[in-house]
Amino acid sequence: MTNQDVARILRETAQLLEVDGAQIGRYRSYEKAAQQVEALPEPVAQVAEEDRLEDIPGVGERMAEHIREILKTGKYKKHQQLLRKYPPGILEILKLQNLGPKKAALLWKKFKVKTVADVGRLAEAGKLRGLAGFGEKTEQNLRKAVAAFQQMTGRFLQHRAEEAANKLIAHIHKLGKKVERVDAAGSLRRGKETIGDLDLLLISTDVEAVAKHVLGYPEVAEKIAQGENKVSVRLRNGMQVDVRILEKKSYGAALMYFTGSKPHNIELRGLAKDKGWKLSEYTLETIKGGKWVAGRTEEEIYRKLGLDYIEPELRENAGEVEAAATGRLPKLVTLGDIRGDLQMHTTESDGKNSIEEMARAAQKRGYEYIAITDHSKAVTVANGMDEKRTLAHARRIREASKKMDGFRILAGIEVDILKKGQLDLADEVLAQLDVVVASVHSYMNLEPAEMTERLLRAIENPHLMILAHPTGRLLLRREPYRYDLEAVLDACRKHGVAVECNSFPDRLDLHDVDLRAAKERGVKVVISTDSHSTVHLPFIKYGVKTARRGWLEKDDVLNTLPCDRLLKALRRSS
Ligand code: DGT
Ligand code: CA
Ligand code: CA
Ligand code: ZN
Repeated sequence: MTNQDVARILRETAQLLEVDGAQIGRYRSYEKAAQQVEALPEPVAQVAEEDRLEDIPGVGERMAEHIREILKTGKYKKHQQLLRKYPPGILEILKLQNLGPKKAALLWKKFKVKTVADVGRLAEAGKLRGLAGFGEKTEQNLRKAVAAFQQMTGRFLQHRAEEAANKLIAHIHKLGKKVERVDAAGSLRRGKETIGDLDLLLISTDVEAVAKHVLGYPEVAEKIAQGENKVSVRLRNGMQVDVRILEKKSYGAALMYFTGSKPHNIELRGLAKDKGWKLSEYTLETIKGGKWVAGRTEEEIYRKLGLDYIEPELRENAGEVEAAATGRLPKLVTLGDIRGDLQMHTTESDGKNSIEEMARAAQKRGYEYIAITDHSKAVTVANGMDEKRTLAHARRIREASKKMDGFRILAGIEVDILKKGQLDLADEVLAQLDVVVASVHSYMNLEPAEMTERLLRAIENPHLMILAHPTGRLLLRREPYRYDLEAVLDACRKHGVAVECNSFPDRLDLHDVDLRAAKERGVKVVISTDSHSTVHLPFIKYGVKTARRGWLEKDDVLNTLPCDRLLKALRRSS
């Protein structure tokens, strides 16, 4: 049982108890425990083993008992009881945005809804307005939530998919010399924000042994299919994996084919056909006579097709094939280009580590600088700072910075953009900081025109340097704010404000196509992690992948600059 598994059961229990009409204190205690377990930097199983469960904040004697039960049996009795009491679709219904447990309970009582689709049909038919707490607007939002859910179900965040892929790849490598190489292809290789299923490719001549070994992987929950050179399984976390076993001479063709995307492949097949060739998942060969042209590596296939090598992140049929044919592919930014991280939190607001700990972890990564950007006072749940605390914190940051060797800690803030577009701290305080990151954390459902006005007004504040997680979306959970992004990007360009590519795996905000739009408008980008702990710093790689999907080059990204040049490039009010 991973921390994630335990947290999921606790969280579901909290929600089900709320549906069940339990006392607020009761379900909250499960929710709190779920959050704590999720955020634990070590395996909860180990904490239990060492009898330290009750050291976790919010975990008392009884909750510790429940956690032990989950760890031991993989189940929790109360959770199972509640699941039996409500329809099987209840957990999915509870995941719908804007539908809390109270409203879900009402739908169950009134209409006996069993699935998300049932909720969708009722909303569609206008049957929900008029219920306590349901207006026309709720109904409309619910319709959208159902559509979003149906599109998203069965998809996984990139870091979860990557983790699952890496573990399985490590398992496959236990076969030693029988397997020459293993790669994750598909959407994961392209760095897509969410992943439907895993596509693993490997070179081996012993198909049988590999298939057997894969089926023996402890995380496999069931076999879905087995073919001549393929085995498909479902893992215990629900993820499907297609493993394909290939010969060396076809590996490049297969890697290309199964990396996709499908529209990219179709484009390439068209090019091949024009040359009298056929491109398949096994080879590039002549149409007449089936004579072998290429297949061993992707590079040689692209070359034969008259194209420069196209990085996986670009393979979305968004102009990359034409650019590759004419030598105009971008030279994409790389992880190694990143010199510092410009959004992170410490224990001063809602982070888990101190200034020094964040700085040392960042220096270890090879960075030259970071900005510490704790929350401002409007975000009370995150213990946001008022003016006085902000300045005191900035002093501590600068002192800590002096003690570092060859590394600079910049004094920053993640200042809230208030409802009307004002920033949450006084200008004279913002003026004293090195890095001012600003973002929206409240009133997220304003009418688009009002939200646009709000952001435009914020951008006019001469102290704002970086607009953070600009669309506010949370992958698989929350839709982006609705507003006129193009107008906001134009304003950023006009005022020299940079936009963030937030690397946190459930944000990736701005997102690839929006980053490309920013670049086309001449708006600079900062790739940051929004770390709330040192363990989040490596998330930068997902931001870099997203930026690469947005065609960004080193010059488009400000935190590829050395510190002094970065500070000059960030908009200064004086
Ligand atoms: P996902 O799994 O939904 O996140 O997205 P992908 O891109 O990994 O899609 P998947 O797993 O269905 O297929 C992997 C790749 O295999 C896909 O990107 C392109 C290739 N592929 C799959 N089906 C077809 C097809 O019918 N035609 C062509 N040309 N390529 C295909
Ligand atoms: Ca896939
Ligand atoms: Ca697949
Ligand atoms: Zn934030």
